[in-house]
Amino acid sequence: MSHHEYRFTAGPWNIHSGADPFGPPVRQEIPFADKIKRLHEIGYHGVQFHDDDIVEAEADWTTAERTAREVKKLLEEHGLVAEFVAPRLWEDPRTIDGAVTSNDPDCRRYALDRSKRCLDLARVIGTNKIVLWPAREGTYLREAKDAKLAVERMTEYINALLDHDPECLILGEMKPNEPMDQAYFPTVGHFIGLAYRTKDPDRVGALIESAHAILAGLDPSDEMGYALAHGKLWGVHLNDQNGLKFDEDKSFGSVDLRRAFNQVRILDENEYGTNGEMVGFDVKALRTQKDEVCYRHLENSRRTFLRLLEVVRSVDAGRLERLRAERDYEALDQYILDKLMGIE
Ligand code: 3MF
Ligand code: MG
Repeated sequence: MSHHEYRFTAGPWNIHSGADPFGPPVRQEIPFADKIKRLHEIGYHGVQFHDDDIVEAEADWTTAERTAREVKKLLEEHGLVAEFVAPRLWEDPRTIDGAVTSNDPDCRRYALDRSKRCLDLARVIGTNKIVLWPAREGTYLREAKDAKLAVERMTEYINALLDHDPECLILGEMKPNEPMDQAYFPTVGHFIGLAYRTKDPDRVGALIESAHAILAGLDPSDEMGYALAHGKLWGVHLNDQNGLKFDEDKSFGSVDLRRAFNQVRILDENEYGTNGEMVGFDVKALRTQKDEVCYRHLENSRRTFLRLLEVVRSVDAGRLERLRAERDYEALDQYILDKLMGIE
């Protein structure tokens, strides 16, 4: 097994002032430059972006390009890189009924133009990866849109992006619900199926978020295994989730340590990271957290990952194989629990 180093990333939205749908901000807004500096100090290597985390969506291209260069310079000053840029296609009024699957052609055109611009921005900031979280590509009620047409529209949209930048990689980040009642591409399997229908399947892959898999009733490490088998796991959003409710973005491992252990295990066994992939966290600070300790969730998630990595690498592979061969899964179960309790 490889013993390569991991590189960690987070988005600026992971350092936030704590507003939720029921209450206002509870912490100071932190300037972007301070976030970058601090991420570096706590052991992070890269930053994930939405297009409008870099420059406002309505800025003209000259301004956008200049601003993206400045942000890149700021990253470089702290030894950081951009992991990906994601078009934020869920806040503009034109994406109210979906960006790619909207029934309105003008709205679909807006989404495509904005996504092409996002690819251009990604290049300026130094990455060829864009992440698509199809937030509103679904319905609140079945009759509102055509489910078959939605797949065709998504395929055309991705083809247009592949054409726009022949070097880009497109990573789908699937989630089964929220904000929609039902998403058209609820799991990584749905998106990878679609990837093979595009004009260049080798450039269409996935980013798997732990909480999104859990919300679909699936195990994140099995979802990762599926994408890895296709050679398409190009990003992760590690976090945790306590049951089927709103997307909680809890610190990695904070709900189910064994589930986190298995994500680290499958990533490490498959040498995730050796092709430049990074370990992204999509975690939110608890609203109760005070200003001075508002990076704790990011420090904790990284620490838990690295600690679990030690546990994973200390598993006796021979013993595991033997227990598998003997089909003594009760003994295997206890072996893993003892490992997690630090007994073995
Ligand atoms: C929503 C998410 C998103 C994506 C982000 C990058 C706002 O559940 O996980 O966070 O991660 O848009 O694609
Ligand atoms: Mg995410």
